[in-house]
Amino acid sequence: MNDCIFCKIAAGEIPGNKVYEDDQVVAFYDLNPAAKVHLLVIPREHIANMMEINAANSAVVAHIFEVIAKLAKELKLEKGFRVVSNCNAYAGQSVFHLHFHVLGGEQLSLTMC
Ligand code: DGP
Repeated sequence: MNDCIFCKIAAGEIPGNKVYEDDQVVAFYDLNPAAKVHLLVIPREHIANMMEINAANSAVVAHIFEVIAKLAKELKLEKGFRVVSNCNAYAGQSVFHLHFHVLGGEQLSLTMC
């Protein structure tokens, strides 16, 4: 999608401090971290949010969770971490490209993300 910031990060058109990428998924550090470790994991395909997950595109969501498990081990988050996806502005979504926040690296409060 032309004017989507996360599509541009996925395509390498703007820097995104990436920690992982493959043909389906990109993970990078959040610009405004809410925890010591705060990653965003996104599909390369433009999906606006969880309301647009369907039978045709849900495989990438399963893959995202495999990537999250791998990154959580690599970043030593085994003690505990949180995955959040805000869906629509009413829930706090500000970037309309599906993304999963991965928060960890410290004791988390219930208000983070
Ligand atoms: P949400 O509010 O759930 O839609 O989360 C969007 C997150 O994206 C927010 O925590 C800040 C982050 N973000 C916005 N623009 C950029 C950017 O250009 N680069 C990076 N790394 N993160 C961004």
